[in-house]
Amino acid sequence: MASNTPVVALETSIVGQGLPAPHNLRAARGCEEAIREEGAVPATIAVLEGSLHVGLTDAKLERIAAGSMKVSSRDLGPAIARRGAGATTVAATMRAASMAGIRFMATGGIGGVHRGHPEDESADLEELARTPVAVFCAGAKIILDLRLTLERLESLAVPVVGYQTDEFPAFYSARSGCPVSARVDDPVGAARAIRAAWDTGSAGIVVAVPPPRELEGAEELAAQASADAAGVSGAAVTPHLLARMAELSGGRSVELNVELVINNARTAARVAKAFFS
Ligand code: PSU
Ligand code: MN
Repeated sequence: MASNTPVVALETSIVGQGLPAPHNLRAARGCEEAIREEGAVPATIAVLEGSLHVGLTDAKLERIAAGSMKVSSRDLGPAIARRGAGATTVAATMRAASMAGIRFMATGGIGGVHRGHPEDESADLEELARTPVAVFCAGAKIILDLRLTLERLESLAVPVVGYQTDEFPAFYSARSGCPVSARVDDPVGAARAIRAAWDTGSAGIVVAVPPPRELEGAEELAAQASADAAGVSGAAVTPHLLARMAELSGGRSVELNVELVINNARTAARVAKAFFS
């Protein structure tokens, strides 16, 4: 960072809770590799041994995969005090990245407002309102209420920038029917928009990158997964829905999830590179 080398942070809740083994480690290592290939440095974030780690060795990444608590922003303090293994969500990863001076991060999808349960809103949204990190994602999963999620982001004044798209992607699909607040078409354009947003007081920025291909029947699978999640609550909801999507799709959702998170990491690295050059 001292030499202006672009650094891209990566979350680990996708490793600890979001994806089943061995796809979780495949995704995490694939993201790190893609970032390096683009000439940037990956910084995978987690809580281990009583401290916040920004940049993990492969052995530490394996410990997160072997079993870890889900850690969102509010859990950081207690998780550090417990000295256990903690896998950070988008919100907690943004906060850790920002503390270390890192301004770019990648994930699969951001959390949001849950379908039929508008009171269940991910802490990712409030963190985006507060913390100056650009979050590269394939939008948010259609297990969420995308329209309400975008309404909240608008209220929180968080820019939602479409990367080569006018539509907010729905993770398993490039289309959601919901518009983004701005569009950029290449790394230089994205870097300019991000810099100007920060220069004028924005904090978190969502950069929405369409997935490299589509999951067939995603809408029906999501409706079924949501119906099956009745009775699940709190932090367990998102991991439960993701596992159900994987089951119902016979693993097809997992394969696309791995591909798209790597694609997001690569895009984040390209934009970070343009930003620092
Ligand atoms: N969406 C995904 N995969 C994931 C997550 C979301 O497609 O792994 C994880 C991210 O770490 C995100 C978190 O920050 O779930 C949101 O959880 P919650 O809704 O409990 O805030
Ligand atoms: Mn929740």
